[in-house]
Amino acid sequence: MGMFDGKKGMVFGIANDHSIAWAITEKLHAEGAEMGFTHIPDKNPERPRMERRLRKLVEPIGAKVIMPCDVQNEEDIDAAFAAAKETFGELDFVLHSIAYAPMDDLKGLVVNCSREGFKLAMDISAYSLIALAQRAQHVLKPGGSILTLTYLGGEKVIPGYNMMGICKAALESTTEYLASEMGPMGIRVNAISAGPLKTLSSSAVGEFDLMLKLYEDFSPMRRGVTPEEVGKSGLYLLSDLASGVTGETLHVDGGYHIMG
Ligand code: 0WD
Repeated sequence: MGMFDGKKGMVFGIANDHSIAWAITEKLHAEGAEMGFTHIPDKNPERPRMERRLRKLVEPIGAKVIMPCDVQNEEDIDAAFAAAKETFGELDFVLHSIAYAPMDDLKGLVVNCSREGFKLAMDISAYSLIALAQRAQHVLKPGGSILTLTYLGGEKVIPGYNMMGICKAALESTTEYLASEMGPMGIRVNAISAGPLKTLSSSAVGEFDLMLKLYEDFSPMRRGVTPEEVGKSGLYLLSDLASGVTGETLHVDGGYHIMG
């Protein structure tokens, strides 16, 4: 018997099999969860790369919903939650594993970033959690749970993480405000602050290899973390094992965040 037998959830943010959302999905599936998934809308419908990539991963695990959703688009989000409601009735969890910043703004100094780039990055990387929670509050059961992904660059200045650090600070604060407002509804909202993992998104962050080396040299565990470890912690926070935990940012980083 699995810990998630009979439980249902929506997962936003699988780009490919390196995505953190996929590592968490694998754990949820192994425990019996039924899930729906969204992907970024494909620009060219004749070559639906994002959809195809997602389908290849999630069809074999019995995905109940697979649809496009740009979190900047209110209608897309409404449609995703409408499909979730129609398919599942009620939900037990929502996973938000989404971030984006325009490359020029991300690579450059914060002091030089553009207003448009900043707005876009904040919209996709931080406001989107509110946008999902806004719909999720009507579909999640009491006892339900929302989880997002953040990085230490939201708490401390990490060279190379630049404007995404500001987005993560906003995301972590959003997690707390949502937790406080949704607690009375019986809904928990938490974040995982993951150590660096090689994914499509992180390849856009400058000095990624240097970051990884720092974890190997200085974290208490003297190594980076694995996607599987982040997956296990995601499973925990979304499960009933964490029924008393909300508004928390759980560091899954080999302890790196405690080092001075
Ligand atoms: O080291 C890392 N990889 C860490 C990542 C360490 C700590 C935290 N994180 C965070 C990221 O900041 C992000 O919030 O984890 C989350 C997931 O990131 P990931 O798994 O590293 O990256 P990826 O596999 O690229 O998934 C992020 C996805 C997008 O992928 P691409 O690469 O195609 O942009 O976010 C989604 C998309 O699937 N995404 C969107 N989804 C809907 N609407 C949008 C959008 N507008 N933009 C991006």
